Amino acid sequence: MDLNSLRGKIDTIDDAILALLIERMNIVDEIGALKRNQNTVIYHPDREKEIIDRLASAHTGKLTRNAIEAIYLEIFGVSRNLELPELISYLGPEGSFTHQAAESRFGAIAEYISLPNIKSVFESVETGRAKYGVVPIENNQEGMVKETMDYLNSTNLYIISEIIIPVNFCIATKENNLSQVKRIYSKDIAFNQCKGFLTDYFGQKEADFFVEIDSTSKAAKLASQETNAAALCSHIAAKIYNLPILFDNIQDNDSNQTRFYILSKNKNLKLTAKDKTTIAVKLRNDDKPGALVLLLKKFEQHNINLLKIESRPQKDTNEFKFWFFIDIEGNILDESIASILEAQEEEIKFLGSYMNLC
Ligand code: PRE
Repeated sequence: MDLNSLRGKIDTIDDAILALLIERMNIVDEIGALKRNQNTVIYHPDREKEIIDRLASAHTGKLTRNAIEAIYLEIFGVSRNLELPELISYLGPEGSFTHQAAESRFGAIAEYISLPNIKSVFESVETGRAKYGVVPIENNQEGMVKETMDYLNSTNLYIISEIIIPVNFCIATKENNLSQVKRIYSKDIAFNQCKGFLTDYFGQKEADFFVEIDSTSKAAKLASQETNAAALCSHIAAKIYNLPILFDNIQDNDSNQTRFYILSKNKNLKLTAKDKTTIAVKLRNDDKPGALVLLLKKFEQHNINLLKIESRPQKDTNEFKFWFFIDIEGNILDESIASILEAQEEEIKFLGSYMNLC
């Protein structure tokens, strides 16, 4: 079959896809009206995952699970925007990995605000300026993001979902050929994480070939404005500044992943097949031996698996006291977890129950 007839077939299929999508959106509109009437939450990550899981296991063919997921996340983004336009704040700048994480969950259609620090993301959700906030919580090579743990403890927001994305770097440039590249812009951390590739390809270059600036998104912006320049940056930064990617996944360590939280004023509780609950705990009797053991024993007695425990300083005292940031398996809707959280022996702050993606 020739190109024109094949394209004709695609046009017919596209008409059918779009007609079905419009039909789907009419139903979404009805769901939106119901939710607005009952004043319930719009975003249901568990339902979205259920749809993707069902489709990915029911259909084989040229579409991989990742492809099905990418298409449907955009559809869900459009759906949620139809039900109630959402504003999502994230730790910027535009093109940061947090932006990439936010877009991977909320789709390109949602409205975003880029904020300069973690504190302002928390504030934007607390004041209702943004419906959801996206912040980093952990990098599997560098550990926990202390600021995020501290603001979770000191504010009244909840974690409603986590997002995990691989930290992938690319070389993006307007130039067609590497030999035309006379300088590469990036951030110090990115240069460090791609040392192997940079040495292999640019080992002989002068030191000023690598230009350090304060963000990989700025690097992409500069490379889009200048000739003979390239950026070592994230995919999303290359996409925002329309920069073609010349080399992809050039980081030394392929297992580098970052975990993010989606924050909300509502708890958004729902049982899923694999849940996680995060709590902040201050021990009341921490001057007596075994206070922490007593708490941990409670988890053991209720057969609750402990996933993480980190200690953070209590900042409201001049003593050297601390509180614990704890992840456990299960949901606050489980009776055993609820009973531990209600007990008064410790001061326990519930930070969220959500689907465990780890
Ligand atoms: C829908 C949209 C948003 C939710 O996050 C989950 C699913 C969808 O498009 O399928 C519909 C919907 O609002 C719902 O099922 O609750």
